[in-house]
Amino acid sequence: MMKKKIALIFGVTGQDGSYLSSFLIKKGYLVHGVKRRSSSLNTSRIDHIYQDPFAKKRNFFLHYGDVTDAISVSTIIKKIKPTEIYNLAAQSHVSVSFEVPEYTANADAIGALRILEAIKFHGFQRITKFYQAGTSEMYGKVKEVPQSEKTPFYPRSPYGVAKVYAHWITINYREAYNIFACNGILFNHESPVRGETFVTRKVVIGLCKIKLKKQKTLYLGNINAKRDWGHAKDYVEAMWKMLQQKKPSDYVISTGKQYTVKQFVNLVLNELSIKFIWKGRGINEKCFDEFDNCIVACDKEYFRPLEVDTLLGDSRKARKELKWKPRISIKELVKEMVDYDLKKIIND
Ligand code: NAP
Ligand code: F7E
Repeated sequence: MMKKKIALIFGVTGQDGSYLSSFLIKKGYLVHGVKRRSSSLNTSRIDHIYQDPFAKKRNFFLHYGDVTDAISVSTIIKKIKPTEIYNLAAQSHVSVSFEVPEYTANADAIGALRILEAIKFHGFQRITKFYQAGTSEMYGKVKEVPQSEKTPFYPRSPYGVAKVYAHWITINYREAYNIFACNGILFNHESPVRGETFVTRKVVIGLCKIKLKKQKTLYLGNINAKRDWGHAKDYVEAMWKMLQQKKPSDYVISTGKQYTVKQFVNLVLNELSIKFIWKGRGINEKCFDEFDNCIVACDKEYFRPLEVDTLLGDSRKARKELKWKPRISIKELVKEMVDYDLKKIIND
């Protein structure tokens, strides 16, 4: 009988952690996830796959740990002896990283080092493959359009800078110790369980509430920023595919299509059948409904000390080598997010 593959996911309670867990369980893996202790429940995204610790046949297990705590990281890795580790744990909010830069560096940069060092320390180089959740934010003030694996980095936030360290330390451990370690350079990906303060989810929740007459106006920051948005479900498959290759490498994962935040708002308004018109310019640009109510406006509060104006990915390497491509279009993504939040708000 073939031995079961064992995955260990740091950041299992996040958006990608929940999609990746479901994906790996379907593939027949034993999935172990690391969650942080918090004063209120933080497992809502994985409740559907949670299994009672006393159940006989389990394939999903949770452990307390934190990537800022080297001993917990090392102890869990030693105990589980995973065949694949996915490092998704991060303080992942770009704007928040300007407020808590040191913690962001500790979790997002040194967190990756702690995991790699534990793999090496326990002598698991031949047993354990490693995936690092890299990001298009490393391109920041972009040096070329579109961005590929060869594009130089120019991060524009403490988050982006921390992720550049994690990227290079992953390559360093691959080259120095022969660890099968891959960097995914993933462009923005969203879903109905996206954190509520990221712009896509914030827009969907705000406009659904406006549709249901539970909110008057949605306040946003820079609506001219351009992003390459995909669906998290497609992107976790790419993470797994990277670890199934013969040789470890780094891959850009993106759709190759770009929209402004304003265009994303328009897609959501259309999905909700709200008639609208934009008036004004710059920070005074506002969106009105057919009764002349202001439904979207900009507020300085949501601007960042530095902005990443434009991101557009070139994922040809992943398409060729991983035989990966995004399946879910932005229209389908918007429909799924709107359906989910409309239902949720009505039932709350
Ligand atoms: P997310 O929803 O914010 O999830 C982050 C996860 O990390 C959560 O489970 C969180 O736990 C956990 N975490 C935070 N600090 C931790 C710590 N000190 N120790 C252990 N766990 C910790 O992020 P996501 O959208 O799923 O993204 C997954 C990863 O991909 C992140 O590393 C992110 O930076 C990166 N990424 C995301 C995107 C994107 O567009 N979504 C694109 C590129 C890269 P709690 O639930 O307790 O907070
Ligand atoms: O912002 C603009 C904002 O916070 C997108 C993370 O998953 O993807 C994410 O980072 C754009 C920015 O995502 C609001 O200024 C306008 O230009 O949804 P976001 P992000 O910063 O791109 C990357 C790939 C990651 O790796 C990160 O972990 O939208 N924007 N108005 C706004 N953004 C927010 N959050 N809120 C607003 O009101």
